[in-house]
Amino acid sequence: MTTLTPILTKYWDRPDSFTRSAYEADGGYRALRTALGTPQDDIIQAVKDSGLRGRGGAGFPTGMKWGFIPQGDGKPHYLVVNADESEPGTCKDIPLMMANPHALVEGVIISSYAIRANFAVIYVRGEVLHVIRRLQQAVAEAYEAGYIGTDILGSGYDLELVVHSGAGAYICGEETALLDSLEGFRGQPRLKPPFPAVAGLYGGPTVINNVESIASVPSIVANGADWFASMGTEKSKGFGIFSLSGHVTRPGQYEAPLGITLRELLDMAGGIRAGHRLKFWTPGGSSTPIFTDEHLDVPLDFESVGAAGSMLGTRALQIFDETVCVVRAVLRWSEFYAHESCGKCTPCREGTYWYKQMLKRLEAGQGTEEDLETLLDLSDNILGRSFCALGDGATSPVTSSIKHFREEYIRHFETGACPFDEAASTVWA
Ligand code: L3W
Ligand code: SF4
Repeated sequence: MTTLTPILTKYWDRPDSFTRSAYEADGGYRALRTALGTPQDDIIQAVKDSGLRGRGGAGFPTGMKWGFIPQGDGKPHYLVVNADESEPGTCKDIPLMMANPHALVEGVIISSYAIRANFAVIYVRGEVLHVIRRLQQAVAEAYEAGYIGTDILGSGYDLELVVHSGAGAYICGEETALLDSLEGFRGQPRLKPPFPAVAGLYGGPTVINNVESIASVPSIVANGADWFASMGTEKSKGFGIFSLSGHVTRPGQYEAPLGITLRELLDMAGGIRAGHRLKFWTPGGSSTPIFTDEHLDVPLDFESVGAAGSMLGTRALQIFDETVCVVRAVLRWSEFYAHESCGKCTPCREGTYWYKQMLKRLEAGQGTEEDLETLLDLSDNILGRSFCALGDGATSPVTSSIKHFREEYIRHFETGACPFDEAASTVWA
């Protein structure tokens, strides 16, 4: 039986958990002192050895990404934290920044030092003013203590850290659109390669990492790479925050080793709400193909979830019970993608529009079986043909729901209405 590993979430329930004094009382900023006395390349090596993989969805090895930054190139290097958490169901970075902002700030300083960056940015989605204020307060406290600024703790290392607010566009969570937005342009993805590690912010070598990835770095420096690597599975090491939402008795964030299963998480979360049963769920946000009750025992690590036909993504476990119409849920997600598509490429811009139109018709019971084939054909024309991951992600709920719940789609047009209308109205109101 896997147990929880509260590290980043350890003191979230303390009323003063977000203050520098509370963080320091728990050993905070000691890792920074250790790091500043360690050669930069040794820190990069420790992060590589820990096996930490990006916690923003793709799972790219963090130490390897840092290793791509050219050294001795004479160019300014940058660290950018992607705090534009907007993926439907994803709700780990915002509570982390609210309850434990100093873990992120300490992580930023250590990571910037390691990649030899003297300027770092935390890019936060614009709608969450309370988070922006909380981060600004934490950054100000860190400046006051001499953890940021010039000659940090007498080490000779300088760093400026800025909290930057986005303007509420999902696409700005795509790393290169985020860079365009930071530079003052309309946020649209850039062609890759070059990857940001080679040419990123203002054309300089830039590491872009998710909030949770960077916030995990101080614990690796403090406890060692082996400690981190001792948790999780062979290729998906360490711990992560699993966010359970929807029809679960105790929704919330559960920090556990990668490889835990939904069945185990549900045991900790009190199970599906009383009197109901699991129907479908997302392992990593709406961009990851849905799972059903057949997948309760799939280990939630990158490899196992991939082998079972989905993606670990952001570990945003949205749980739906039998009262939910899967067609309506997929329609809602498709409306989101159609709204958030940046419009740069045709497959995604037009495809997500047509998804929305067709799903509306199907959900209202006015579709035909041929529409299902058209939806699948449309998906084939979006997947792999879109400029960035938003287009690919939009296909996941559509294709996976037709795969697992074709009968439910058929029931809609056979009955000429949504068979869930009465039950669903209490859920979706
Ligand atoms: C240097 C190379 N760097 C890859 C870097 C790259 C990036 C990272 C991962 O999408 C996924 C997406 C969403 N040299 C490199 C290299 N890199 N090869 O590695 O890159 P990539 O392209 O695999 O992924 P991505 O474009 O970053 C992220 C999924 O995550 N997702 C995300 C949801 C959204 C949020 C949010 O709310 N903000 O997290 C959920 O599943 O669908 O597949 O840094 O530069 N040769
Ligand atoms: Fe924009 Fe969608 Fe194309 Fe990405 S896939 S560039 S969001 S239109």
